[in-house]
Amino acid sequence: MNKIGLHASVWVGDWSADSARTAVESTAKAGYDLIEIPALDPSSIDTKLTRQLLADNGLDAGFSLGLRWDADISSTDPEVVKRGRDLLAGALTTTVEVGAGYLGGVLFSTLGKYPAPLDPRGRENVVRSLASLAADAADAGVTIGLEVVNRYESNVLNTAEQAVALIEDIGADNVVVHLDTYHMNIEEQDFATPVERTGAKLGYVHIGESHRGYLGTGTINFPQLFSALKRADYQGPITFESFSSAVVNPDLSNNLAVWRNLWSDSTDLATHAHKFIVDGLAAAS
Ligand code: FUD
Repeated sequence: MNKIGLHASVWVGDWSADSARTAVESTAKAGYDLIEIPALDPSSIDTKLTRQLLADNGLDAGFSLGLRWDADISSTDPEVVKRGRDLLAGALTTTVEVGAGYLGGVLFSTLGKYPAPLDPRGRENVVRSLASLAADAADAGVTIGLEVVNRYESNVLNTAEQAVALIEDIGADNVVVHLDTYHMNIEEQDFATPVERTGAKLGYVHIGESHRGYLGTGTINFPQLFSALKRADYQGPITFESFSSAVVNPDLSNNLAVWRNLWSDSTDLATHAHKFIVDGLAAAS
């Protein structure tokens, strides 16, 4: 059975004690199994409190982040690479302390628009850094997910095929491909082929609409995706992700170009998305 997850940005833009409580309680109340918590600044997360809130509400958690221009493992500058590795190590520590089993996102580069293609030496730094992160994560029982994003948010992984190739080069069993329908809509030929090509390496799925608002009101072919997941017997998490200027995350919103108000009622959005995913999976042939 797939766990159905929700990205915390549907509720809150930070992880203060009040925000953490609101996000975890609201996610559980809306019927979800898992909350994805952004960890762009891992030091801002009170791991003890978060662990307690998750236990009190019977929720699983995963963490996600993108790197920064000054802390980027795809750089050719050793200092910048080192800061990127330190940021990833901090995010892994947070993941472990909270007792979560998943750390994913744009772990391989800055979350932003690059001015040039990836330098081959930068790719070597990505492979080396992620192999080391994966080894530490394996010791702690954590899965590392590489999220394939569109060309305006990274120059390292824009297609599922590139992610499979990178994972082969990393050579660790606990590294999986993380697909996201919003990004697939921009870069892939359809919503089935990437799932087929990724095969058993698919470990996490983000469900997002083409404008990142209400599911079913954009151009994503969800029936095609759900059928492909069913054919692949995909059993991993399926997490709804949506962004609106109604909730501002200082580390994330500007990088993702969240300029518009696509919704303002988080509860209605979350409840609608949960039903949309459950119904879509049930109807998949
Ligand atoms: C970015 C994206 C997100 C991001 C995550 C960070 O476009 O799709 O999944 O990596 O939100 O928490």
